[in-house]
Amino acid sequence: NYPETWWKDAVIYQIYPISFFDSNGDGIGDLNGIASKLDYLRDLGVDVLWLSPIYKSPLADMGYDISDYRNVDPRYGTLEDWDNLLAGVHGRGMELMSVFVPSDLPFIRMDLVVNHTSDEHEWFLDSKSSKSSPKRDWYIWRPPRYDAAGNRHPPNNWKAVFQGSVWEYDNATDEYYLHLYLSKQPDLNWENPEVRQAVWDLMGFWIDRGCDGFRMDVINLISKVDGLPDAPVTIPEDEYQDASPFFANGPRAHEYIQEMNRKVLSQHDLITVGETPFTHSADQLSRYVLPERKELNMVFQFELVDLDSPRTEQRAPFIHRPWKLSEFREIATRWQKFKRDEGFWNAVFIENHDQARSVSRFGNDSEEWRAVSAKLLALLEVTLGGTQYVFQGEELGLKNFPREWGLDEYKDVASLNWYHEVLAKRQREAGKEDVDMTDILDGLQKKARDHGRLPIQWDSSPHGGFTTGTPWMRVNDDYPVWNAAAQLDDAASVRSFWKRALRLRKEHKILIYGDFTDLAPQNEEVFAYTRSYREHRALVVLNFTAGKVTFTLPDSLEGSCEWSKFKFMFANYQQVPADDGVRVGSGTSELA
Ligand code: TEU
Ligand code: CA
Repeated sequence: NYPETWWKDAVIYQIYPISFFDSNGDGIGDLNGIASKLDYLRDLGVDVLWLSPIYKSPLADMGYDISDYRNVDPRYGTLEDWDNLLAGVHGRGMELMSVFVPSDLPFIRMDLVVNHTSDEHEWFLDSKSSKSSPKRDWYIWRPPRYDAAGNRHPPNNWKAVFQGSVWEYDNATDEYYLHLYLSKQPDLNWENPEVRQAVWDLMGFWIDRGCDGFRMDVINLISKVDGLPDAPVTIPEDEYQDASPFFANGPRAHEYIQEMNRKVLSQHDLITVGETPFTHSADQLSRYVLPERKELNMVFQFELVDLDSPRTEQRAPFIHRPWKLSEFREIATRWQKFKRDEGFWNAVFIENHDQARSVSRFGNDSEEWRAVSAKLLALLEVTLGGTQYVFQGEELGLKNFPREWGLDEYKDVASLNWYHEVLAKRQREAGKEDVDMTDILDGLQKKARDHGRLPIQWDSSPHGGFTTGTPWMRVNDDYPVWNAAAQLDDAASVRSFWKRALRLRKEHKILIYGDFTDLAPQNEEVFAYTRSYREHRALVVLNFTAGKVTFTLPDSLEGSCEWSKFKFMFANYQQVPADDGVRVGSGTSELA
């Protein structure tokens, strides 16, 4: 009763423009660079491009701080370059239309970042100019609090996502403004209908230009709890406290998104995904997705990729917790089965620009296992139900940069602010400068957002062929051997595997739409499941260990129904050669 649709079948490729390809030698990836790689993407099997922000921005948070929604940052190009890219993208869709997609398949999706703007956006400059500015109420301003001794304090104790208070004091008007992220990212006041109208208008600007959909940044944070009360004190020695329950999925969030749907989304054939951090509750997330709600197509939920985060400590995103396969499986399985009869739809991803590389976190990036491990994760993804996302470089099995690289190779404010906050706290507690930060550096090496943001390694020329100049961020050390050109020439490469895997998914709807059954919930070595759809069944067996394992097929699977032509697919570290560990066949013997 919930039909197959083009946006469910689509393979969506996320581009982080600054690190994709630099066309003019200034060390910064750009729109023309993307346009020059469209054949590479189409060959991989990509249908839709999602561009991380390319709007005008001071790049304090790498473009997630926008100062003009209706323009391209000059470092990335011009609006005309965007139009050319769009033409190139749509053009290739037409050519390959009969192979993959219906003729109306949209291709470019923009990142809509409207919980906050840059503090350099004219709306904010206007809002800040005086208390009587007509745009004062477009942002969230509050007077200071004073203690008994007359000292000035922020209006509440909320801690910002990137550390410190969510409040920034403005001398001129003697008020604070709220920013959940950096002080350079003031939050818009969505309670003001003019703000909402301005957002609908800027969406229309890009839709009119040909944009085919939106990824909506932190869309579950747009409504804050009434009165902005203090958060409970969970870490007494800290000045500011985790307040995510006060700003995530707030009282009017769904009302606003339904209004967006009514006024904008429902007027066009768009593909939409909401980014919904700080929320693991499936019921809560389903409200954004269930078709009867008329909100969004799907959300990015982070329960699976948060698996290796500490369970107890709040807001320690860059600490690594060892995990068990049974935990991974439990989360994946639960989401695969969740409210399918009501039309809930998953977004399948394990990487994006906020995550470290999956082969380094969920696989094994040692020389011996890196390639098979990356293929195992690819096979996992293409055999999970939902819309498939691939993050740039994931198709090459790119890995985290090494522990030897110093702190100065980290460019992300989230990494640096986290490091410096912990450093200051430890120095305060120890009463000396020299404190041990080994664990924090280990955590960053495993989990920092920086790892997914390194330039793409295109070939073995200097800087991996990403730029002829000096790259904005260092290229990973392995580029001379590990790069796209080498992998394109090698049928056994991770890139070649991804191409075949994505085609497999395209050809077999069972992998997108099939019902999911976990075959061995307690197994810590093998993740085995079946998918079933109409008269077809598929079996997937993934060996997550670095050893040989034996998996016995449950008797119940035999003879009960007709199998798809790929009855068995399995990735086994010990039996790689011929077809990279993926077997397509029909005999149980292959599993023994
Ligand atoms: O991210 C939302 C977010 O809060 C997390 O994914 C965040 O990156 C993580 O908790 C840090 O540890 C979105 C964007 O994807 C991210 O790049 C932006 O920095 C953020 O919003 C602010 O716009
Ligand atoms: Ca450039």
